[in-house]
Amino acid sequence: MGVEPGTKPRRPESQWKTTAPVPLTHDSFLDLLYGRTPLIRLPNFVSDAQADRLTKMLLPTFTPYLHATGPAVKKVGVAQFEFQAQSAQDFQNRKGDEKDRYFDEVAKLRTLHADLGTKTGENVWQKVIDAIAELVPEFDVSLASEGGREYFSGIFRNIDGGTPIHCDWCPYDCLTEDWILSRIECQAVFNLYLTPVRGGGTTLYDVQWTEDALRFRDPDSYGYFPELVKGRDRAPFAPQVGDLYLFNSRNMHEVAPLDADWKTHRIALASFMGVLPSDVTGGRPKLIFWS
Ligand SMILES: O=C(O)CCC(=O)C(=O)O
Ligand SMILES: [Fe+2]
Repeated sequence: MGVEPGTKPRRPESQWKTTAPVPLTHDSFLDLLYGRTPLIRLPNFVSDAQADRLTKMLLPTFTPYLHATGPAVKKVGVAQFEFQAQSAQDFQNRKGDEKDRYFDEVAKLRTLHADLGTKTGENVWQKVIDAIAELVPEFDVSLASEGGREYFSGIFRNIDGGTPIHCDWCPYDCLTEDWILSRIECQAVFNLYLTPVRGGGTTLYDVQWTEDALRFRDPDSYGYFPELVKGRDRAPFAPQVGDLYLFNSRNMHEVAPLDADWKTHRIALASFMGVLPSDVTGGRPKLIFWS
């Protein structure tokens, strides 16, 4: 691990056809999953009023991530990431109870989205899942699950201090245990942005995770050193309230911190998704969701 001075990452040529966000269609969604387009944007996916109702209801209930090596992140819900090995030290110190502890947390959250839907008039998590599921009749669509245990999807995250450059790619990130997530053949994420921000933009880089990227891994966190993305195409975006964005999370990406004098929290509802191929499902390919 570490950066060799003067070396440039060697990667296959870019597959991106554009760096601009495109609308959500069957073809653009497959392009996103398989790396041919960086960003899908659905403006005003929920109203400002709905975003505001949700935010007000959730704000008092945010708690810190149980484990996070970068800048602090708070949440309502649970992230499988909290149970992942993040730093080099984490990779050396696995306890063996991570999956059981994760599924114990999931069990506490079974009715979160239905309850929020009842209280605010709309289950916005379900609305996103439905919008995606109806586009891809060729996939079975469900929550990720294994051995009869379902994963949690739809975490509300408060990321005010930004993130390091990183990617979310379970075939590597989850390989310390036998999570079903490590069997996906592509991974994307949706974020539904709920609060007005200044600063806090997201930038996606035209660099996907390969083993070679590990040469640029920051051993102290889940991040990668900036040399990895130097000179590469980038697709930056500045989310507005109610916007839904999807991107391929195998691509390196980072979130900028909020401007220092900005007082409102940066809150978004997020979930990963990925495709389990037929040789894993034994049937049709399956689009699975988890956070
Ligand atoms: O909050 C964002 O804009 C993106 C956060 C992120 O790293 C992700 O969704 O994978
Ligand atoms: Fe990410």
